[in-house]
Amino acid sequence: MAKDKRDVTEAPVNFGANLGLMLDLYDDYLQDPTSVSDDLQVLFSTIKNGEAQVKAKFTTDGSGTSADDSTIKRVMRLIDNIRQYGHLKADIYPVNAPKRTHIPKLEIEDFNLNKETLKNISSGIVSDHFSDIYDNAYEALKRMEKRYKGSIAFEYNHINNNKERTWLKRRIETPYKATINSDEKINLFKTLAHVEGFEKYLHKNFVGAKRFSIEGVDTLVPMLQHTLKRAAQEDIQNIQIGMAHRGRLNVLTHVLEKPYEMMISEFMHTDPMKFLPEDGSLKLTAGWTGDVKYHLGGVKTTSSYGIEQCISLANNPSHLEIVAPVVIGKTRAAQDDTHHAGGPTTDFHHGMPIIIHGDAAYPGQGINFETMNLSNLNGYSTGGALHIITNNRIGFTTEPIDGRSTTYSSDIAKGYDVPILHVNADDVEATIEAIDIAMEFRKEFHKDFVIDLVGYRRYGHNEMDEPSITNPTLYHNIRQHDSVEVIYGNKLVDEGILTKEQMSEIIDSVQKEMRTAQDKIDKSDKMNSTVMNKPESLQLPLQSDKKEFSFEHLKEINDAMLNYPEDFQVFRKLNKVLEKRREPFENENGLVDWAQAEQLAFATIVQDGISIRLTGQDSERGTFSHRHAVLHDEDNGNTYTPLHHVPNQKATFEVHNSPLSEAAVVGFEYGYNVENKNSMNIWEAQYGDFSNMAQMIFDNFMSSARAKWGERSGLTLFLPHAFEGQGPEHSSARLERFLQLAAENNSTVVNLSSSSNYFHLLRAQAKSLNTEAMRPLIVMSPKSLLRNKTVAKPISEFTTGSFKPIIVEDAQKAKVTKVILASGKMFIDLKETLAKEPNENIQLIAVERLYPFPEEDIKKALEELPNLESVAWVQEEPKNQGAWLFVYPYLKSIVGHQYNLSYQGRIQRAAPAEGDGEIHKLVQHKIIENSVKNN
Ligand SMILES: Cc1ncc(C[n+]2csc(CCOP(=O)(O)OP(=O)(O)O)c2C)c(N)n1
Repeated sequence: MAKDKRDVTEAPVNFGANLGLMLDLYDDYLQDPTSVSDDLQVLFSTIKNGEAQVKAKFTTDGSGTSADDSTIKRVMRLIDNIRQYGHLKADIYPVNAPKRTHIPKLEIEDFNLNKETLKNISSGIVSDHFSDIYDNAYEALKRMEKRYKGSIAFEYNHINNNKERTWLKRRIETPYKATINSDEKINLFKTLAHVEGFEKYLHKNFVGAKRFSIEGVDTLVPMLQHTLKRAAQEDIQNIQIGMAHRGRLNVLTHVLEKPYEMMISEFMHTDPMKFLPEDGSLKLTAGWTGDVKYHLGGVKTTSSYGIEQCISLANNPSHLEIVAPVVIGKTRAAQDDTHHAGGPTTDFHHGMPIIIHGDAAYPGQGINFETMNLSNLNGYSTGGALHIITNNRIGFTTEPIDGRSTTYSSDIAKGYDVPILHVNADDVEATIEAIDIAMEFRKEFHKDFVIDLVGYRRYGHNEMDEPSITNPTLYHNIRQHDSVEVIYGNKLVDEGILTKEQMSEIIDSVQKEMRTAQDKIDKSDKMNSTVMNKPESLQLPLQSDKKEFSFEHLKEINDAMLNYPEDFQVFRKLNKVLEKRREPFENENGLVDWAQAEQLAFATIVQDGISIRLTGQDSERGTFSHRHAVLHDEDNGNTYTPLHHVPNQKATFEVHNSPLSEAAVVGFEYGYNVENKNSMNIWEAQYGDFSNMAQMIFDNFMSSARAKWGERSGLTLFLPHAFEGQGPEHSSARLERFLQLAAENNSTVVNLSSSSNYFHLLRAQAKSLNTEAMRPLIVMSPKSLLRNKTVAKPISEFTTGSFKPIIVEDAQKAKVTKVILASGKMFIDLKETLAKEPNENIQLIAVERLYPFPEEDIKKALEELPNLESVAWVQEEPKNQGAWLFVYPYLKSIVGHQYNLSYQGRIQRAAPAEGDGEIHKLVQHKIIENSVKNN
């Protein structure tokens, strides 16, 4: 279940400050045991006689005399420092450990202590988890040093939640019993041999081919396999992985079990699909223009880890880290049950995200901050993502000194109160323990966890790059360094688990396995077709839903949504506004405005069994205070969501105020809808101009994913757009950008002028979901038009009708000499002007759908006008923006040489709109005045 309230407990007690503090805390404890931390409660509960006993607790003979206060103080400061800063001296670097200076004191001698003194002090002073295990503080300290300065470095002191810190401290300090038996060790070695053998085979047989080798962080694969095993033990059936290029081919073949034959075929440019497992367990989609092999994903259903699990690797564009929110959205979709009335129910045990980051990209790309900010929010949480940084300590040619201002690549996670482990990628068993700790933490606290897997990069950025050009000393050392396969194999030989011969046999057998796979491929079976046509399902524009509704049906819905529980007190002023929503059903002049049209559409959609998820900044109320999808009791603040109470509701409705981000939240909604294609995911921008913060999602996923990867999405965007004197930013949603991205019927782009057309469009979009014809919908949504009477329509336009790509105003056709084409607010301004100053020579047409451009509909409308002389395109945006440059070729081909074609609107401008509201009015007035002139 999603958490209703987040635990924010008091700041943690600084356990190691000094004895005086301990005595004060003991006093507090005597007053109120719960006033001190959990571990102190345990410690103090063992003490019977006051202050003297507190001192005695920390001395070996119990007399309180063998160590004085100053010694105790120094021991405790040392322990505290080891816990907080031990990571700075940990053995986590396989090669080229950084030279750190000004490290806090971490040695016994630094505190003027020695072995003898420490041997006279009880081990309990070092850690309450050690008191029964070690004889004295010296032995316990040695263990602490080994733990905190070993192959795993722990960072958890930044966590504010005392329960989580205490849990981590206990988990770290309780002596860990390695549970890896000999068979498991041999299996681990075999996995590493496959991981490395795969890369070596490709390196030797496909010289210079880009593969972004995993070598240097090879343990990623056994770590992922172990994660899947741990997840299976918790019955987590759906695992969503996101990662960039590095090691991706290895993960595809060894985690998603994509056969070697398929992997090698891709290098040979032969048809890999011939080797797709026939049991249907591996699902790969492909687009018609395709993508490079290290961007491709897949979905594998496997029982390799004990239960049937669905493991998905998300398709990935080149843009580093941008897949992170997409994976989180996909996971949340896998966790949500949306097939019932009300809001969705979320089960964190149903799915889990794993996001694999690059060490340069993780702190460098802001999308990670945005995505981690979603991790604890009701509308977005997945109950904890596992983040693994494949830290090869270089980004292309850039070393950390030039790449980040922080000690570790992982430091950004600290702001999110997330535990961080750094682990040496050469210590395979430590990497497995890191996964154990992460999985146990997730199970306990449903929070994110970061593992910084510290290794190196065996080759250049890709296999064609020579790294010694830019990083000669680093690569000198890397070349001398044994691979983890060799290091771990030798370790098992030393432990007597393997012989040298067995080790070599295993390594050789992988090469044979790969050779056998390649031998199955027919070299001449080259893929050289240049036919790259879009699917038939996209030949037509979005099709309208012809469903009709009775007046009574819509009234029943409307009444239900205005009927609140008896004890719910709607804010009085708002209630008056909402009560107006009865008018269209009670009064023949009553009109359905934009917000009511939307609410009626949503209600009928959830009745049809399609769930709706609407998010955006302040979307519950609506930026323009029009939606009111969540009501607040004015007496007690309780909330009520009318769309949870639709009669015969078959699917859920949810709306969330999003955090103040665009890229991550749009990526999340995109991913959600890709995973649950039956969900109508709508993202609403506060103002449309802010959507460019999510441009990467529009470019790399929304508009192109289907052509590249065969990934279908029906994401809907509401982008408030209109030139209303609010300055250069809050006017334009950059319609031109969406039109430029539009091709091959990959989307629907609209700028509407009628509430009923909005109703029918939303229904059409919902109906298309989960079909081959689904595609994104981009709505230039209104601002002032939300309350405009010309936009609002009578209920008769809702009971029947369908989406209209153009709306042709009434005119006496024979008299018309001029056609004006316009959209959205511009159309309404023109319509209202012509209503005041009628001109029978003018035929006004609203172009509601801009893409696919309704060429045929416009042509037909013009053909009905026998005396037509000219056609004008009128827009509010400057000439270099808006739709003009996009529609011009279409219009030119429609009018040919028969009619005169003209443009009316702002001239070319660098900034979209005027800064001054009064100037805006003058400019707008001029455009309208010029437009409604005859010719
Ligand atoms: C947003 C973005 N900017 C730049 C690049 C170009 N680029 C590709 S890989 C790379 C280095 C990545 O380094 P790191 O994150 O450490 O991953 P590694 O390749 O070392 O595994 C760069 C700069 C990119 N793909 N995406």
